Amino acid sequence: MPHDVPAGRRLRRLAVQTLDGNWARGHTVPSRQLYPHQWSWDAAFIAIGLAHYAPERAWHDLRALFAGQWADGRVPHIVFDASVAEADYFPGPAFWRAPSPPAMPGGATTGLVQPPVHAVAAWEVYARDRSAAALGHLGWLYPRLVAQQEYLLGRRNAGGAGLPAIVHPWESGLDNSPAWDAPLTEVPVDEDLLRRYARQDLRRAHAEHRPTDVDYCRYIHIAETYRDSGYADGAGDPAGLADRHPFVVECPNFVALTAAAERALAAIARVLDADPAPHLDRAAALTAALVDRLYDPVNATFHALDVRTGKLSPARCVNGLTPLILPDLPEPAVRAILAEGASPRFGWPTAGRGLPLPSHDRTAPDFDPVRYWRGPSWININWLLWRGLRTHGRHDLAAALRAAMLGLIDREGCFEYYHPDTGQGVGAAAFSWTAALALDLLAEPAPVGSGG
Ligand code: 2M8
Repeated sequence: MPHDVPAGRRLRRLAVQTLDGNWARGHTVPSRQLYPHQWSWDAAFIAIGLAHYAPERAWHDLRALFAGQWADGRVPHIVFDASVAEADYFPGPAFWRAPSPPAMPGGATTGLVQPPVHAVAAWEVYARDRSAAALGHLGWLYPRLVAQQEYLLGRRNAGGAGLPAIVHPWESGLDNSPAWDAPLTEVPVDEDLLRRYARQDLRRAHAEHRPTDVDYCRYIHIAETYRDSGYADGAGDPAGLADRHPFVVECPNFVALTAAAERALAAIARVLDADPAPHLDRAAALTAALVDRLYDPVNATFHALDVRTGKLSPARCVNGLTPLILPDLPEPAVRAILAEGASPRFGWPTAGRGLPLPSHDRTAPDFDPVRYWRGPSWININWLLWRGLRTHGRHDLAAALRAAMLGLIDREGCFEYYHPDTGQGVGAAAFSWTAALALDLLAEPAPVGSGG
């Protein structure tokens, strides 16, 4: 088992080798095989791992990402590496035609965002690196992290209740989750798009592991619509977004991470002699609105909300469980998540038995153990659940989940995701956030509470 010292050392070596191998000209790529640029929430998870052995690189990675921040505060979901050929990833810079970020003249990014895990990451890195230089990095990041939150809470407040909405499934990070199936039914499928644009992912990965062509046509259509609107969200009129744009959704995982970011910002503000109170107020308001809008007391779980129709998605996905990371989640919702996790739909591992939780309800007819985000187990999501279990005092379940994750990574290697029944590694090998979070799991558990 990996918590044996020799196995722990072996796993640590593998994780370090993986991260070092994915270091590319000033930032870490998620995987050399599939994702040759810098991704937003990947960078946050990667920094949390780098903090354990190369904190200066962790800060560097975060700062490289925030160099791509737009003037309106949005942190793009991909910052493109100019030395990578356009043909190596689709959709690349030529598709997005996004304005260059002010701090990166000539640089290219997408116009989408991803879950804001960066404040939690910055706080976690600082918890392990209290040097004067670290304080400088934290001071550099703080106003940028605040601007990121203001963008999400302002211009993305499409539902009017103060929750950030996502405008593309890619913004969720759980890209192909069944949580988006209901909102996607209204999005047109123009197969001509696949004649105009060549999918690059299918050249590097098995088609049965990736989204279908139908889903891909919808993704491109939504991205084109957003691009052609000039990436205009709701400047002055966030509510109008739902009338203009074909996909506007509130995701419980995205919202919970936005609230966790405010808590981490409060901790950072205290260190920097800034005022933590507005962050704590925003965190509390986000948690209250999350429960009010996305928690279904009948199904006793959180669901995604289609802002255009006002309907909750019927799918029971793992993004319904990650609000557990919030310390102020009301007790009935905590109990409901623990019960959902224990049900045959998911199944917490127990001491020495079981695997990390799948990304979708195992009992659903559309559960697919190998297609990405429609069943496989992901380490970043299970790492969030592990933190949530500790936050709510379920140290027994947390320890079993930690052992299940480390055992799996030790046996299979640092894969992008894992078959939820056999544990077989699937997707890209040598995947950065799996390696990074393995390092975090291997270390002594960090104090819970302040950062997330
Ligand atoms: C996956 O998403 C990208 C698009 O952003 C893709 O499929 O090409 C997702 O798993 C996402 O969560 C992740 O950040 C990204 C890079 O690891 O890959």
